[in-house]
Amino acid sequence: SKVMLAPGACWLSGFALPCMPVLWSCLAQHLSAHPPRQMMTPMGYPMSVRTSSMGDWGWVGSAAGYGYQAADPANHQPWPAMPEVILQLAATAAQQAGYADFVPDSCLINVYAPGSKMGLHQDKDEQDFTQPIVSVSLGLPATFLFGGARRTDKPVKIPLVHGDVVVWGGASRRFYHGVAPVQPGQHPLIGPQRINLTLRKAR
Ligand code: MD3
Ligand code: FE
Repeated sequence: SKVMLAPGACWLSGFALPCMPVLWSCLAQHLSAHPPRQMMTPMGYPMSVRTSSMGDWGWVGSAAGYGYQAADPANHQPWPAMPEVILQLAATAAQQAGYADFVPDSCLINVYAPGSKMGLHQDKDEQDFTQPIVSVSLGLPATFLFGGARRTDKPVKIPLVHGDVVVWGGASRRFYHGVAPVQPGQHPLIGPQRINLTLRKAR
């Protein structure tokens, strides 16, 4: 089903379920070759989420700041290309939300062990805010915190589950958002973790 959460924010529940077996096989293979790592905040603290990337641009956080880089700092190699299943999923989800011809150049993979969370923030590292972001949830459920244009806007709690896709465009593209600590559990396919993909046009 398709639910509008805010102007430009479109929740497609279960949209990724049909491609999940293929998607998970690609992701599991990627994560074993490119293990997710804890990036650092500019304040010098490790983030609780572990991240890896695919595509032309990978998101990297360090004491020097946040941003997109063409090479993996762990091995100085380009990030692997996004598989067709991910490009297809991003394009069809974006189309459902009214964005024709969405071609992401970055796939950030956030891995949440139980207890991991993400504080309220805005996504500001991309060049063109008229491009939407497509997010895909896998594994354990999570409470997504969806705020507004101001940090002080009270966040709405959205229960995201395995297979959910949300397209963030329009005004919502600049809204504050975060993820509450993931509760312990076991997912039959993904195991004891939550994984979120964010598909973006970074450049
Ligand atoms: C709303 N990731 O990687 S995905 C991030 O579940 C990030 O890992 C979260 O926030 C996660 O930056 C949330 C949903 C999401 C992604 C980007 C957004 C929601 C957004 C950008 C603008 C507004
Ligand atoms: Fe974000």
